[in-house]
Amino acid sequence: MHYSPLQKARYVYQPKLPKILREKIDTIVPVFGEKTESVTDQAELKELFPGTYGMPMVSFETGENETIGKKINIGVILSGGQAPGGHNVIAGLYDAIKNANPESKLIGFKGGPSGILDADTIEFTDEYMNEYRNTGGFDIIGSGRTKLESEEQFAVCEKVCKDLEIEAIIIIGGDDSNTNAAVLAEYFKSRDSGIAVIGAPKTIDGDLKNESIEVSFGFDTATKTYSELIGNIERDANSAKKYWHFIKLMGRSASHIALECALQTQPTAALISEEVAQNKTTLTEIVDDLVEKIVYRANNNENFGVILVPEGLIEFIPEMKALIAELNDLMAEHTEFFQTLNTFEDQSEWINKNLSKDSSYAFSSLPNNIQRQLLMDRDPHGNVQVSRIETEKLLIEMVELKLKELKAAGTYTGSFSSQSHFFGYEGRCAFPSNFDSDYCYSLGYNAFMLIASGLTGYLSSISNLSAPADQWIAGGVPVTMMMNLEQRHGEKKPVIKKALVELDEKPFLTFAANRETWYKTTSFTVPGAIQYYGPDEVCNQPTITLTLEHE
Ligand code: FBP
Repeated sequence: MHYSPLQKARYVYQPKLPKILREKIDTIVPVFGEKTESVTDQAELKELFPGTYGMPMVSFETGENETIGKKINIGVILSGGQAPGGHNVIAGLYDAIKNANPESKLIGFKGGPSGILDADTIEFTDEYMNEYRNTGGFDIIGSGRTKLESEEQFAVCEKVCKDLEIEAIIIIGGDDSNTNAAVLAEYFKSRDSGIAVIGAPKTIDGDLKNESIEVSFGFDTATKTYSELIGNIERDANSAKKYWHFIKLMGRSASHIALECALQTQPTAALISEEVAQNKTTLTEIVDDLVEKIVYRANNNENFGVILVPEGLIEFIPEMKALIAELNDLMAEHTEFFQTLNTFEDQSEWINKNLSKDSSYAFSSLPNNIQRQLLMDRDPHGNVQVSRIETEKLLIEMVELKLKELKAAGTYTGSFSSQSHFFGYEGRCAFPSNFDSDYCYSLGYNAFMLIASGLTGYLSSISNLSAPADQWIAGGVPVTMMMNLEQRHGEKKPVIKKALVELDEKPFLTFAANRETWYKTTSFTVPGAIQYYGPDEVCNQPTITLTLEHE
């Protein structure tokens, strides 16, 4: 294997831990706070999680810990989309386990949650672990999107853990995976099986956050990577002055990534799905607004710009949201029949016949390629795979049509040439920034501390993240505290509440206060590549979102 100079340098980087976790491991003890309640639906959730509901918040302080050195086997799973820093969660976990007792073992389940069902495992050694420290990706054990949710699957998990003498599982995942982790924790607890389940908050999308989880890991590196690329494109646009770049950015649902990248790069325009939903903005209105900006700039002889489009946008546009919901239901109810329709023409004819009048109109008004993308397979959670819908191209097509009309009417004299981009996979496996390297290592180390404290059904939590790492606070949050009941596939289900962009909070307000200037006067900012070495202000700054949230 060939290692790049940066990879070699990163191997020896020692991630920072919160002050308390740097103490000798047998001098750290848990401190329990107040009992907790779920966000809403307290009575129902209490009934659904009799063993794990209402547990207290946990933090750590110094004291004598006599039990931490007990020999233990722990399993770890990477679940869902890749996010920079996953390897360091495992590294932190591994180091804590071995610090407490070198005889204890860390076992990785390969390929995501299916690894536990198939008992497909690998035991970590120093040599193996060292190959992956401070690197991006999830290739250390692989990831997957299999859902662990049925009693049959839980029974298999229990058996596999018993066979391997595993007493705790760490699930590194997003809101859905951690919801399932909480259900699994409750299952084990109800059976007294002696297996703990602890989660670590992962997703580049940044939508697994709340009062106790300030950010999910990977968001920092991914947004910095996309912002580097956007900044480079902005400089290209400003040099050539001939293209409008439409850039779609990942983020299945929430627009945190688009918002953070907008704050970092000051583009000509950025759409924020949550605002579109609140204002019930239609697709035509979105296009009209973009066209207005393009015409304004054309009048100043500036036939170029950069527009950021969040990946999830389509599902937040009211008529599209209704259409997608109807499509999801139709395709779920008639899965088998739908699979017998072999051509797109047959599929769309059947769909059109079965949709409501409004949705059928919305579907028919879309270009063919977008219709096809809306009919593609759902993910295992029953969701449309928005990363495969080319919203940026849809917007370009509609903007072009509108500009043609204006040109014919003599109200637009500019020129419009476009380029489309989609940044998603480019950022998910980057070398983690110093922030994510430190944060993830701390999350993993801390996850072991929660296990060693005899806890289950908790999410590893490191907070006070806008301060330097030694002031970070290590602790645990009961997963049930973050839950509410939501309608999923026609049923009320307990789920971790997804954090969308809040329109009355500082990150959005800062963007909203500046966006008019950004389109009227080219204000591009070029952040450059993530720096791993150098002065603090260059290589150790958290995201603008996190900083503003802490002001
Ligand atoms: P997670 O929520 O699992 O972290 O995944 C997030 C994400 O990167 C989204 O931004 C994107 O829509 C999706 O994964 C893409 O999924 P896939 O990797 O299966 O194409």
